[in-house]
Amino acid sequence: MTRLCPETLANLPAEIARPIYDRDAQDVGIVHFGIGAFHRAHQAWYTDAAMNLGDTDWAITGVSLRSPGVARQMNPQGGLYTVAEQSGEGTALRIVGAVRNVLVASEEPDAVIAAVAAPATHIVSLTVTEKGYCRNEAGDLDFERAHSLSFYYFTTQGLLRRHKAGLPGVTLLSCDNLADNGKRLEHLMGQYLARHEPELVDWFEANCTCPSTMIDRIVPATTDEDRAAIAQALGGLTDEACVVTEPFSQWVIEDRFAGPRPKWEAVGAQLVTDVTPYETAKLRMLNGAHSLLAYCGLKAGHTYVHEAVSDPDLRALATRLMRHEAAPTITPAPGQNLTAYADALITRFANPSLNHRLIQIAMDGSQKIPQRWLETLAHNAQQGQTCPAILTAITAWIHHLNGHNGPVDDPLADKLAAIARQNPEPADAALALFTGQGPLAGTWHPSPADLKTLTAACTGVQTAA
Ligand code: CS2
Repeated sequence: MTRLCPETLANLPAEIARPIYDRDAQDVGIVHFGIGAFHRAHQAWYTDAAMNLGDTDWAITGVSLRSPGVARQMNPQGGLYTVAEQSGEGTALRIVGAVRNVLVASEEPDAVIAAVAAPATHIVSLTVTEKGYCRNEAGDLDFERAHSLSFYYFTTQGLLRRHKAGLPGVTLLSCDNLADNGKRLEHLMGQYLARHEPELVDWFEANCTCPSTMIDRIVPATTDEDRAAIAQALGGLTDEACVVTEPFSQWVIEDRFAGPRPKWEAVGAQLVTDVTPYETAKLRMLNGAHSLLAYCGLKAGHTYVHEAVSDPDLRALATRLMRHEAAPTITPAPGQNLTAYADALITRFANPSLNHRLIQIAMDGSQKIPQRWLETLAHNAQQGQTCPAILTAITAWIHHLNGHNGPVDDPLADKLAAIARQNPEPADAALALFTGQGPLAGTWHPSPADLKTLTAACTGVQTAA
């Protein structure tokens, strides 16, 4: 089978959009850690659009920390890949050319450090998932996990070289679903530097910035069926790196860069002074409802998000979480309408053309639940309110921890499974998880009314208002 690559680009059907800039003439301006499907459908897609408008020198070097999988998919294709936007109305294809190459840090560590240290690099961005930040239960850096194969190490070594060479600092851009992602990154990076390269701390603070971002696009894992359908649409060219996504995308970025940046605002990104209202709404409403649909949907026997949200009980529960539990905890930005946002999210979840697996969202619950559910619970508790939808979702998560949906994929899986096993009553399990020495203690303390709701939700009493 012939692969999509620079040499075969001309063979594509004429109607498929492709880069209109000279790819060979671009400098690499961005080094990105965690070049999975999300980055390819989101930040690289925006960057490619900016380059299509004539903004130059923002090619991306992608880095995978361990797995050579993406490098093997992308490097033989010269970094080219297809973004397929799918909805009930059809599929739109675009070939993205922003990625220059992919490095595997475990195989070529020096090349990764050199990429961060290169004079043309201005941005080091990250989609390493929530667990990739290697936080301990107090939110500080877990030094054992942040070892020599973490983005902390490679970024630090690159920054050290920049400092010694008298080069400017960089912008470290977290594009992960964490509350205050920029501030958190700054805090954790500061802790890493203080321990490993203390002489760099002042330089880092004076020369680098960590803006916060809100990133949004639903990107299910690509399947073999997706690859086969895309190969057919590409006139028979195989694309091992293609990604499938929804037509919607949003990127809100705190405009606090250490140096130059792509003109992302020219292609739809919002550059703002405060990301908080957008980020909070997205995490508590979209991601909060996503996790609810994942655990409650799996418990009800569904496989995909669009199936779960078509189930009237689950749709009511997700709507309740968004409109009545999360939205009242958020101070909207001017013009931000949270009711309309909730309605639009239900429509996006119902996209019949996206096979978004609930089990994909159910992964890493311990890393996701604090910013998706616990902050909403804590805010409501201050007002004397309980959150029946989230409490129902918590019972479904505990059910998941008991292994009812297959092996639990979570960095704390063993600890969580032991707690669930030792506490067959959901109210007891909730106390063990969220209070005292529990792995998720600190943000929310279940009240007696919450514990009653948990027990009721578990015995099947309808709690969705
Ligand atoms: C999902 C997110 O897998 C998950 O946990 O909730 O990846 C979600 O699809 C994105 O944040 C949407 O922007």
